[in-house]
Amino acid sequence: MAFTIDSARNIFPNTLAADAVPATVARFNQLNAEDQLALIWFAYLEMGKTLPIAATGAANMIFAEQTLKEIREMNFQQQTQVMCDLANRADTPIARTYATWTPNVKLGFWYELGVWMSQGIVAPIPEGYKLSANAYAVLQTIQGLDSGQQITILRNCVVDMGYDTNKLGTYTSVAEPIIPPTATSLRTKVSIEGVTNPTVLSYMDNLNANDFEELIKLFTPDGALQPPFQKPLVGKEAVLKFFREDCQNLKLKPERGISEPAADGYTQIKVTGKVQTPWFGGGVGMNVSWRFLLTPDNKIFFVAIDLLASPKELLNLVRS
Ligand code: ECH
Ligand code: GLY
Ligand code: GLY
Ligand code: GLY
Repeated sequence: MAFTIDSARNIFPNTLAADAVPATVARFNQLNAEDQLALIWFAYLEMGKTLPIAATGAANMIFAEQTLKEIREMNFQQQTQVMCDLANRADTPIARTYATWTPNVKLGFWYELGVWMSQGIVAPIPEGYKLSANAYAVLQTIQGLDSGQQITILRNCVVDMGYDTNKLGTYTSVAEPIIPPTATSLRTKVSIEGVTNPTVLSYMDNLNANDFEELIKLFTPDGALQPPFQKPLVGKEAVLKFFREDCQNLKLKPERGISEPAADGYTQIKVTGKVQTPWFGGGVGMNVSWRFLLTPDNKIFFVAIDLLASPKELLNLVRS
């Protein structure tokens, strides 16, 4: 067969992803734990003025309830230690538990700690805390980015904390419960300028309806999905697990695209548009592209989702 997952990753190679995101996260990860926590605290206060987190997203905190309760009962020094352990990816019971949580549970946990920090229930960042010069430079970089890139950096910093999952052995991940798909009568249908391919349209509509069982049927058995700044998830089982655990209540708003024949009767389609996360609702529209590679019988062999470098990239639909 002509295509492998590796070669599929290179379709539409001139797609410009927001490389500032992984570059900034890497710089963040070089900072010491105190600087990391203080930097996020300052970024979060600043962003909170214009981009408040929606309560629907925050409801996820209940899956971290036991750990939150434990932390609430600690003294300030112990609480600070727990937060530093998470940032240091230390091997502690809480950092191990944290590692088993899906990204949304991790975000809900920190959301609650943030509320408690502002209420004086959890140890605050020391008054007058002065960031190191490096940490201050990272904060300034973040403040210069668009809101979609800012929230992606925050999310990825939070996802990286806790004990290393690769060292955990086998474990069961702790996720929010799966909600039923949207009723047929309430579903919406996208339309995409330049794209009529039914598989691509169904992909968008099923994801918007949280209908992961129908969505996964669009993939080949060995099909793959590459989330922004990650390696591809390969095979229906891994992709379905990701949809269930990480993709509820997203809002995909594709705008335009281009479809062209590829080798061996395959079709490659690039679509650009916006995505909203339930954490920020319509307050943040992330500029993304979807790069699909479809088999001759119109199944998804590969799809990559990229966070775009700038709004200008929404119009970058030039042929390979
Ligand atoms: C405080 C100080 C101490 C340290 C910490 C603190 C708390 C921080 C908090 C941060 C909260 C951050 C949040 C970020 C949420 C970001 C969400 C994003 C979602 C992006 C989703 C996308 C989806 C794309 C996809 C598409 C597909 O087609 C397939 C699936 C998928 C302050 C206490 C840490 C509270 C809430 C960026 C792009 C389109 C790939 C998923
Ligand atoms: N989006 C899944 C993860 O970052 O683990
Ligand atoms: N995230 C850019 C790419 O893998 O193509
Ligand atoms: N990564 C899915 C979400 O936060 O909305």
